[in-house]
Amino acid sequence: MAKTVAERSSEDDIQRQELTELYRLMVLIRRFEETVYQKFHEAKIGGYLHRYDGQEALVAGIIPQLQLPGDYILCTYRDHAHALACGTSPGAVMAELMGRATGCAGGKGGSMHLIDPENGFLGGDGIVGGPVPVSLGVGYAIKYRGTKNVCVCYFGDGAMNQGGVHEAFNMVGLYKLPVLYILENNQFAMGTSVSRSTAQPDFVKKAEAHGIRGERVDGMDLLVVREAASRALDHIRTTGEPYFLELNCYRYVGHGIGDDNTKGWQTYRTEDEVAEWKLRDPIAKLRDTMEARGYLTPEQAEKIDEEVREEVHAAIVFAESSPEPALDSLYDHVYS
Ligand SMILES: Cc1ncc(C[n+]2csc(CCOP(=O)(O)OP(=O)(O)O)c2C)c(N)n1
Repeated sequence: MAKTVAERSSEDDIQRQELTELYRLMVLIRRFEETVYQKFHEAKIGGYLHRYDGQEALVAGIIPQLQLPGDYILCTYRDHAHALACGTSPGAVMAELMGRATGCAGGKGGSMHLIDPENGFLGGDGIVGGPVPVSLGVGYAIKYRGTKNVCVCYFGDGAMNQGGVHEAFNMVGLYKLPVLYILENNQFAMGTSVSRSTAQPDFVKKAEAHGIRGERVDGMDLLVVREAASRALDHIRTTGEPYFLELNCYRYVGHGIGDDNTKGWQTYRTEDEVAEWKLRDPIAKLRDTMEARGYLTPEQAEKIDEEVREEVHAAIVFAESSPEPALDSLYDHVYS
């Protein structure tokens, strides 16, 4: 039966609200990453950090669809966006980067080890490929408990050449565990492109070789990512079987804070290549789509940007005014 005008307009409202939230999340991630770069260079953040600029659709298109708490998320050291998408407050993420007691890991994890179990976020991992064997355990636990939950495990293209990753894939495929693998194919592992490191660049074939159904998807388009993730999550929740999505995207900035392409000494890619990928920017693309559908005006987009800047500023104020961890808490959480 054809939908009534009222039904169509209420569906439109839901779409508008949902997409506005996802747009806001992507803008928050972008502004957050730009700000931490600046704060690192002001020596307010120590250690190291990896930014997610250009890859925002990979978290905004997937994590908001999860049932949190209940489902679980694992990811790599490039983890600020994942924490923000899980609902960890920007203040708790910023405080963690600044090593403050109010940080989501008590100020002792830093950029690569954000964690927020109450929101299902089991953390970032400094070991390339490290989250994948962990997903085997999480997937096994979900199956053992008999719930319909899912573990979403993010990792990079460089990790696809790690032995432990394939051992874990094999067992997840064999035991049919409810894990959604998200390959963040940003084209590089540090300065090494996929074409220079990988004999078989069709990563979906590699997942299928382990009995895991897979698809390659455009990671620069939020709507495409969202649809693919919805399909994959439905499949996992109904069959209990794993699924693999290769999301093609591009890392706009250097690998980490020490690989600064603004200085012009990156030798592994050209400025033209970066500029070409930026023409497909996921935030601009979503904004254009929303404007074309009448969901967003340029003034509303500007307002969202202002609100997000204020939110990030408030996160800095919160972090900078928070205490450092107490000395006598040094050995807390070493053993559990
Ligand atoms: C087991 C291990 N080997 C090497 C490193 C050093 N390392 C850190 S990041 C990185 C590149 C990983 O690239 P990729 O998996 O594509 O993820 P991306 O950084 O592009 O998100 C390497 C080699 C490490 N952290 N762990």
